Order: sequence, then structure tokens, then C-alpha cells
Amino acid sequence: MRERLQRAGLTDIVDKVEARERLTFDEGVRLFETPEFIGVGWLANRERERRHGAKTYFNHNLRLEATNVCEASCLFCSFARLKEGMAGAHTASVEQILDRLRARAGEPLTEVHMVNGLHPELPFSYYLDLLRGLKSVRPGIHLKCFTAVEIAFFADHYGKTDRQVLEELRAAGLDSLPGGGAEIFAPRVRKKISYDKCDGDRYISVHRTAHALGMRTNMTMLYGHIETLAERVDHLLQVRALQDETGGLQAFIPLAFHPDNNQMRKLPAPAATDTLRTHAVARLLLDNVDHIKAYWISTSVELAQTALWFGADDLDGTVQEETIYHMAGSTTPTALSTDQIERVIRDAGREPIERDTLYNVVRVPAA
Ligand code: V47
Repeated sequence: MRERLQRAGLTDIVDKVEARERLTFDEGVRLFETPEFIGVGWLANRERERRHGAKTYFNHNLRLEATNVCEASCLFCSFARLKEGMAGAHTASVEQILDRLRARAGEPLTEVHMVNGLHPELPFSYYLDLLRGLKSVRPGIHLKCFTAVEIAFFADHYGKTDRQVLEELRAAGLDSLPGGGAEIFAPRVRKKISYDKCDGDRYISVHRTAHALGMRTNMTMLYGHIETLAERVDHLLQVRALQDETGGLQAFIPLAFHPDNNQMRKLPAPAATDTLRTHAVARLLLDNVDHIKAYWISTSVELAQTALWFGADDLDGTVQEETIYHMAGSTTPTALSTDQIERVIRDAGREPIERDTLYNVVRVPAA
């Protein structure tokens, strides 16, 4: 493999990875551009195995969405409805959401992952009641709720600072932030695909504030639409820079664009090789982020299995009630049981480890 990488002119990058030296912007672009796709995967896999061996993490989680009413108009979104009363718009009451968790009483869930639209009419108390209610139904559960975009919206909409919003939500039970809403930070792209929600700087600043308060967060990147490879690398390096500053990021999740039922439906979905390479380059550039997650809902189960040999060490979780990707054309199942995820990981030749949101080991399934 070294010879192939040498023939592709990548020896300097191989040497740097071996010496654990940080890769530059130009080297990131070269990793995306080189035809030596297998070599890039091999290099990322070595890095993945150096950090985690064959271990592959997953959690037992539940995805909840309380409302898809959203005043933002992201071109890639198939989930949101602009106003209450439009076809397909829905907003659950707090009790309806709590019932969805109560219905899982027998399941050893460790996390609720909730993301919502930017609803212009709900009071802030709705979100506080959701968090308090979820914690009262399942006191031990970890609440990974609201993207940085939602936090910025709450601050602007309810006349608070980002810090106040985070502190109030935290007092009501919020434990960490999911990584959604990052899309692509580069203003050229963001202005086109999600012009009316918070910009990349504010997204990063909300994460910085959350980290300062002692909360952990994840970050994502939506790839495979109108962004250039250089804009992907720029995005990754902004993630790396924040992590240098705070150390509060747990996982990075590349999210493959799904083109159905949205305003970008004329674009093709990214190729499987692009998905694998994007996970690989993320692993190699994000030398200070512990985990690269292949979100099986976004990649497909089969490609997520392959990504476990291209830099990824985490598959997210059981998920159970996903809508964002299924409304955008995902044909994966909407849920996997823990037994199924374990099987998916073992069939890929890796070793499943059930973790909680903070990567504490919950269970090492018997082989
Ligand atoms: O923010 C929306 C993306 C995200 C489409 O933090 C789309 O552990 C592709 O962030 N095609 C939500 N992507 C999902 C998310 C996530 C998922 C799993 C784990 C974690 C975590 C976070 O989904 C949105 C947006 O970037 N998205 N529409 C689409 N058509």
C-alpha cells in the first residue's frame, strides 16, 4: 500500500500521519482529490485502529421530534413545514412526547436525541417542560437535545443570550448538544442553502459556550451538494480549531446529502466512494476528535459497515423514530434493535461496544 501511496505522490502525508503530525489545509484537499481512494482509506483505517483497535461504539437511543414547524427555509430540508396548519406540519404536546418515552419503559435506553424545527409561536417554557418531563419519566436518561441553530434561535427569539438559553435548558435537564445544523460553514454555500438560520460563526460560538459551561457536543458536516472539496476541508479545520480551544467535542459526523422531496432534488446523492472518503479524510484531519461517527441512517447500513474500515468507529444508535432522512428519501430501516446493531458491527468484522452518550462503556456484548 505504501508503494501505491508513493506512486500517487502521497508519501509526505503518510510520513506525517505516522509521525502524528498535523495535516494542513492543502494536504486535506489532496486527500479529497487524489485518485488513490483505497490508499486514503487504508491510511484512515490505520489511524482508526491505532485509536480504537476493532472497537465500534453504538448506543441505545431514541430520536424524538416534537415539531417540524420551522421558520427557516433550508433548501436541503424535506422535514420542515413553514407554518402550523400546512400539510404535513405537526407539533406534539409535551404529554404526547412524554408518552413516546413512556412507551419505551421496558427498554434500557440511555439517550434521547431531540431536534426540532424553529417554531415561531411556541413559548420557551414548552422546551423547559419537555426537558423536565423527559427527565421525570426517565431520571437517568441523557438528554442530547437542540442543535446550536436552535439554541441561537431561542436566544434571538426569546430575547436572551446564548449562554442564558443554555443555562436555563441545562437547569431543566439538558445534558449535551447534538451536532445538527452545521451544514457547511463557508458563507458562499451557507447563504445559498440555508440563508435564514444562524451562520457558521454563531454555530461554532454556541458550541464554545456550551463547552465553557461543561457540556459536551458533537459536530456534523452536510456534504455532497454544492460545496467544493476546499469548502469541506475549511469546515473540518474550523471543527479542529474549536476542539483545540475547548476539547469539548466528542464525535464528528459526516452527513450524506439526501435529495428527495426538497428544493435541491435535482442534485444526485453523493457516491458511495465519496461517503467513504469523507469519513476517511475527517479521521485524518480531525486529529483531536476521538470519534468519527458513520450515521447508518444517512449512509445506509451497508455503507456504514464499510465506513468502519475507512476511519469511522461509531454507528450512532438504535434511533427508532427517525423522520428527517426518511422524508428526504432514505431507504434504511427507521430503527435497529441493539441485537441488530451488534450483528451489523460483527458482520463488518468489528467489535461492538455499547456506550452511553459520553462514551462510558455500558456493555460489551458477548461474542
Ligand atoms: O442538521 C437535513 C441534516 C441533520 C437533510 O449529534 C440532511 O450525534 C442529508 O445532525 N440530506 C440532523 N442531511 C441530523 C444530525 C445528527 C444525526 C445523527 C447523530 C447526531 C449527533 C446528529 O440532518 C440536520 C441536517 O444537517 N439533514 N436534511 C437531507 N436532505
